[in-house]
Amino acid sequence: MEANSMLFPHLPRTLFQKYSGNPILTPEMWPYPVNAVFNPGAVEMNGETVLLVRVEDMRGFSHLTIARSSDGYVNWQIDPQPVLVPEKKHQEEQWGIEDPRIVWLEDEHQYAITYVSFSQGGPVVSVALTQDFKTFHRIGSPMPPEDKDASLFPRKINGRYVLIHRPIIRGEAHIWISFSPDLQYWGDHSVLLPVRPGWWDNHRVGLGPPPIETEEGWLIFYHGVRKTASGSLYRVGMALLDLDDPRKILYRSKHWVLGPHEPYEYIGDVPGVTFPTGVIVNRDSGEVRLYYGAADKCVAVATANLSHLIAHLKEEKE
Ligand code: BMA
Repeated sequence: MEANSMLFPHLPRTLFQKYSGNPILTPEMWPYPVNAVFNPGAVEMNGETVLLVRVEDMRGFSHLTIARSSDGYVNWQIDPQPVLVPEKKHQEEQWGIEDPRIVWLEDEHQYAITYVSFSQGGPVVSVALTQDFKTFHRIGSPMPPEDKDASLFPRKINGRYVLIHRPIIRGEAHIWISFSPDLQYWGDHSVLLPVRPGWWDNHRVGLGPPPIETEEGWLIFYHGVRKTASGSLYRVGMALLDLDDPRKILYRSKHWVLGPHEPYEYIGDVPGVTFPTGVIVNRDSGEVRLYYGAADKCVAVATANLSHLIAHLKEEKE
């Protein structure tokens, strides 16, 4: 038995498999000159995997461009033009738009994209609705700056929309949850998942992709940051939230379940970053495909099995 598995019997090395063809998207593949392509939102549409990729240009500003693939791993068709770019009339987008998360809103029959708008006013979450990823209807910012790493839940819970987000309050970066009757006015704010002093996620935490509904609760992935002498390490943890009251955390992973190790996760603009923002779940096979930005330079994918992830969370608690 390896030393690692003796110390941590519940840490299966195979929980997530990084795809051997990673990175799946790189700046070199782009049809126009760019510095970096990373932190994509993900949805399945017409049998294809659609990634809404954050693209950073050579001014250092970001926009969003679509890449499609029939299996979600290879043969990516990258749009020749961006699909969502900062608009002058939206002052909060002055320095770019970043890190989209996408949910299909069951009640609205529309996709909701939550992305980070960046400007002199600081980072703020913006929400846009779309049916076809061609036209987008911006509905504003649920929260004041400084706020990032947000996603709506795919459906109302007890009659209210629910948002997970990450404001910075008194310099502290915990994950928060808020509620709204109409997607416009938000309240009942509370800390959902705090940083853990001393742990791998002691410095900052932020939601990854949108919450995944399962019979046992809402499964979320989040990034946790630890500062080191040579920069910040961005790793990934999980939690399971109560289906009926997502303010209740049923389980939270002790160990990170994905973290930087491969060269493409260390060689880039920001070394040591794995930053998941998109997830696709195959409900028949249980396959979970987690799409993440690596080293703020390229896009990678890792797969796991949904029931193994939940079993792992439960085992770790005991
Ligand atoms: C976070 C976000 C992400 C980025 C990460 C690592 O604060 O800005 O866009 O990938 O830092 O640099």
